[in-house]
Amino acid sequence: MISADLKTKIHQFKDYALEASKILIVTHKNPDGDAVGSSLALRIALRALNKQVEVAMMDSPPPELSFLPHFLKIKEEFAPEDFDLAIIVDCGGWSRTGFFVDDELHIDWPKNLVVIDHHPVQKLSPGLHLMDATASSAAEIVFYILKEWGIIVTREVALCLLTGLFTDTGGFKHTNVNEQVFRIAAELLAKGADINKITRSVYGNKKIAQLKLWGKIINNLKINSEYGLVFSVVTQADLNEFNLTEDDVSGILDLIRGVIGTKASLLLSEKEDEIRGSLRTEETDVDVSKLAVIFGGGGHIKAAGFSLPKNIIS
Ligand SMILES: [Mn+2]
Repeated sequence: MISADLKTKIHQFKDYALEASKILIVTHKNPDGDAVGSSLALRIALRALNKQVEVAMMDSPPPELSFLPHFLKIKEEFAPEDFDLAIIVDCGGWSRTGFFVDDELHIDWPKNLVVIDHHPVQKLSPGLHLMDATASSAAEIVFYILKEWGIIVTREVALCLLTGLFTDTGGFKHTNVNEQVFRIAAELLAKGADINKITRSVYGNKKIAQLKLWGKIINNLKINSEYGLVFSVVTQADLNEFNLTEDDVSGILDLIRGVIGTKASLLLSEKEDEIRGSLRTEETDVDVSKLAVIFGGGGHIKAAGFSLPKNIIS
C-alpha cells in the first residue's frame, strides 16, 4: 500500500536510525492522540534497536492519554547538542513543534532530520520527509515504517498506534477511514491493543463541569448561512468560570459538526494572547484547510486550524 518512493525513504530512515547515537522525537504543539501515540510507538521501537531515545513536546500531552506506555517519559524540553538524529512526527516542520522557528535553525543541527507526516498543507523543514497525505494518521505511516524495518509490533506499540488511528479518524467515523485503516486496526487488535481502554479514555472520563461548559458553548452556537458555517466561541472567562482548561473543550468539535444546513463547523477559543480557530467538515466536497490557510494555519481537508494574535480584533 505504500509507494516505492516512501519505501526507499523508510530504508534511508533506518540507516539514519542505526548510525545515530541519541535520537530525539518531537511533535506539534497541543499534541493529540496521533501525535502522542506515534511518538511513543517510535520511542519503543527505536529503543528495541538499542538506541537512546527521548520524546519532547512543547505542550503537555492530554492527561486522558496517560494510559499510553512511556507517557511519563515525555519531556517538555531537550538539549539539542545531545542528539544527532531528530524526528518530527505528525507535522511538517519545526515551526509547528513550538521549539524552533524554521529559519532560526542552522544547517549543522541536527546531523539528520526525519519528518513523518500525513498533512497535505505544511511549511516544510529540510530533511528526509516520509510524507503520505493519503494516510489516515501519522500512526499509519509509523506502522508501515515498523513493518518495512521488520520490527515486531509489541502489544505496547500496538496500543500506541491504534490510539493514533482511532483519534485521527474520530473513532473510525471520518472520511479518512478506508479498508486499509481497518486492516491495520485489525492487525493491531490481534497484537493485543485494548480498544476498550482507548475508547473509554478518549470519549469517557468526562467531568460534570466539562459537560456544563459544552452546554454553554452549544447554547452560543450561531449559523452563518452565507458560508454554511456553524460556529461558537469559548473564552478564557468561560474556562475560568468552570475551572477548566483548553484540553477540556476539544471533544466538543465532534458534537457541533454535521449540523443540518451547514457544511463546516468552527470553534474559536481564546488562549492568552491569541485566538485559535478549529475547523471541521463532514462534506466530501469541502476543504476546510483552505480557509485555515487564509488565516495562516493549515491542516487536513476535513480538520484544520489557525491562530491569530488577539490584538487583531481588539
Ligand atoms: Mn495526525
